[in-house]
Amino acid sequence: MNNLKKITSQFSRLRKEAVQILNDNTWEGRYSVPSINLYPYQWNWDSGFVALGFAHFDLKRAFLEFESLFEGQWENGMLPHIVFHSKKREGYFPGPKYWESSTIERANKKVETSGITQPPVHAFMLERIYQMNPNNQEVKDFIKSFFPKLMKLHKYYYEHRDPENEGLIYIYHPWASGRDNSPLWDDLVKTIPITKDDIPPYKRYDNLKADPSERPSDRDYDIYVYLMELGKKHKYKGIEIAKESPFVVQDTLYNAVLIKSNEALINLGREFGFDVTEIEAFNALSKKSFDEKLWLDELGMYAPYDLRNKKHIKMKEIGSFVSLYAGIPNQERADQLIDYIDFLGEREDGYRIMPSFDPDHWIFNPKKYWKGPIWPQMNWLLYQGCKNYGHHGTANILKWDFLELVNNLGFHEYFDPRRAVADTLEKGYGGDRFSWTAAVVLDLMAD
Ligand code: 2M8
Repeated sequence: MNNLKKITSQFSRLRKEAVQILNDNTWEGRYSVPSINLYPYQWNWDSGFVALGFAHFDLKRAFLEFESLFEGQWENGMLPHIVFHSKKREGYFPGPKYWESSTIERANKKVETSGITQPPVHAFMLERIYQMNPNNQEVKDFIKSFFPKLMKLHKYYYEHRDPENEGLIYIYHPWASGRDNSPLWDDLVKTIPITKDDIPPYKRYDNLKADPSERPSDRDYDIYVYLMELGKKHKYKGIEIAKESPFVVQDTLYNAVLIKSNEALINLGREFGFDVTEIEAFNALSKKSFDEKLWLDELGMYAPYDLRNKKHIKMKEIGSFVSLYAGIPNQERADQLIDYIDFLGEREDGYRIMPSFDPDHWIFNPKKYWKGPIWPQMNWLLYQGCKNYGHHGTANILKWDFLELVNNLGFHEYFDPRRAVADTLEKGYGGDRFSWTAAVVLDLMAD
């Protein structure tokens, strides 16, 4: 309770700082970068969170965030994971030159982009902005004009990323999952037999700008490059890549985000007079397949499916819990998932919820990127999910633990989940003055 009082007394300072960060991370007046130093371009799912953040104080800027991101959309609907609005920015690998999107016929011709995509959070963010402003004509007009772009993106998934026609789309690069070096992918990438001779030389910048012990390893990066080369070789044609790639995964987080966004699209479409029958059918199939194929009794949660080796990736990992926001599990399964979140929060060894990976697994690393730390946008997704199933107590812990971390350690990219350790630290991990951290703070404080 004292902590709660302490944080609420800091609300106006936190809000001011969050607004300042979003404004400072805005370039050319219309798009955001996740963190000026570490990620100097516009990122796909980061922008969805950023739009929500802006919606709390500058609606026009929120619309610009969506519009600038979708400037990078390809002809076939694919929305790249990075849009390189400015070629002048340097110091990020792989930058605009690497991807060669200008050589791809169906790629966007106005702006260079990457060739992979990321979790499609945009439709549910837009629905949320509408819920915050149900009578605002500007918001309604924007939804009407923007809806077709979102629909095109969602259809792309079912046309190009669902070879088994089961409603579960696959990714072919760990970066597409948004959880780059998650232990989920470790076994899979270990089996990829490459040496330095199999990939072109490249230079990392991320480990010069952030503490290398908090970033992915060089071996991880070699694999990222190998898989990007495969993408280039096949001109980023998903089906062709899937035939050759060792990494073809039906991911939990990705599919859950897609399902939640499908539903937002269906709701918005019905309200604004768009035909949503096709997406309704796709979504019903996705929801059913997710619940049937990805649930593992032995884990008590959902797990990604490795299409290449035809097996589940059996690890306790945060992606499974996004299913709650998407309303996928029945109440019994949802209770089981949330019991696990509670269990982590109540342990005597003192974890804050929710670490991004199983703290009882030997690979768990509380400092290293997607191998354990707490991530702001993940806490937001889980917070919404717990509320969805009536677990308001757990939702509140997710919210307040996270706000406390930012209050104590700054607007960082990710945070140490060990209570005792975090209490001795002066800052969070990874990038600083981070856009989605600011956005999530604004939205949670307003809720
Ligand atoms: C991280 O990923 C990028 C590659 O996309 C990187 O490490 O260079 C991830 O945390 C990803 O989820 C996020 O969208 C991106 C920008 O914040 O950074």
